[in-house]
Amino acid sequence: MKFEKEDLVKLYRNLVRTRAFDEAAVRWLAQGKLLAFYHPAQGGEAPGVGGCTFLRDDDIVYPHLRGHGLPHMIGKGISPKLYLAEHCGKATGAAGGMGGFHSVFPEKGALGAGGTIGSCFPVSVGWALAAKKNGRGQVVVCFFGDGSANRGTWHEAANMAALWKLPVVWVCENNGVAQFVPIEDAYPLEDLSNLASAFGMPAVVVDGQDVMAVAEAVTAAVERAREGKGPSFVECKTARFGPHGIGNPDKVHGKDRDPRQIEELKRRDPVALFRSRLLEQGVLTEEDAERISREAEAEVAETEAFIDQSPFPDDPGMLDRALYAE
Ligand SMILES: Cc1ncc(C[n+]2csc(CCOP(=O)(O)OP(=O)(O)O)c2C)c(N)n1
Repeated sequence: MKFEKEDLVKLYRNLVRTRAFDEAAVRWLAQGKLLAFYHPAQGGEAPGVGGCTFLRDDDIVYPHLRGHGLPHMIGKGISPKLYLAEHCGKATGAAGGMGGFHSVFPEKGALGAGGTIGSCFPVSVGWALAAKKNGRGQVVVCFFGDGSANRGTWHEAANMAALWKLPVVWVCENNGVAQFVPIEDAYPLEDLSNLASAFGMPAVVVDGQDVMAVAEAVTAAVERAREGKGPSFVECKTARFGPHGIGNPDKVHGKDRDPRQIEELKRRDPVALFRSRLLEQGVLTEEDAERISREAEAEVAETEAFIDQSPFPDDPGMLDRALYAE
């Protein structure tokens, strides 16, 4: 796929919107507006945004937990209003306030997600098998972290996907740490993309801070899957600027992460990097970039007002109806 100017602007806009909504989610959690907990995406937005922005509406996405899927949902064109109202437990949310952050938008290929990391693999294989059988050319894109890749479920799912040439793309968001465990303590090789070779799947390693590199790699893998050539693996080397979850200490092995290392990571901020690139290439002017930021902030403010004005669910029969079919 050749990316036109409007594609690049869309990619940038989705990146900026993701950052703005992620910052808002952190604020809303502190205010008690967002329910339960939050695992910010800041620093790691590019794999989800780059991997989802150019998918078809009916392609299926299994989001990674960073930003509770915000990068993926925004990339997929799902309304942050419905997504975040759901996350705030409001009746106007996509699942009437019952789904929390695992909300479902079948018309946009978001069929849900699980809180158990590594459950994404067998579930995605099931979706990909259904996609292959229905013959509509849908592709499943499954996003997961380096920690998730260490679940045994990977091996069973990867084998079946490769054996049956299922239309699935595995996108690893490798930020080098799984909660408190650094990757060096969990995997013996440098690149997790090696996990693909045992199953004969093609794999690439890309700069996960470069949203364009991610978009190109995932698009190529999706096209291959759509042509019936089976699964592939895209490893994105990315970053996590903050702690694993809000309220968690930002530690590795009981020691604070080195602030110098975090500063180093922030020097490769995916939003700033893409902004500079688009300015340099003349795709955007400073005014365009400022306007996109202002529009994202306005969308956040409008979403917040929508959530504030929305009621909590007040329908005692709702749970039964959601759980059981007639
Ligand atoms: C099976 C299972 N074990 C542990 C957890 C708790 N947990 C949630 S996220 C996480 C770390 C995941 O690391 P990674 O996959 O690398 O993603 P990252 O958070 O780094 O983006 C852990 C241990 C869980 N949800 N499921």
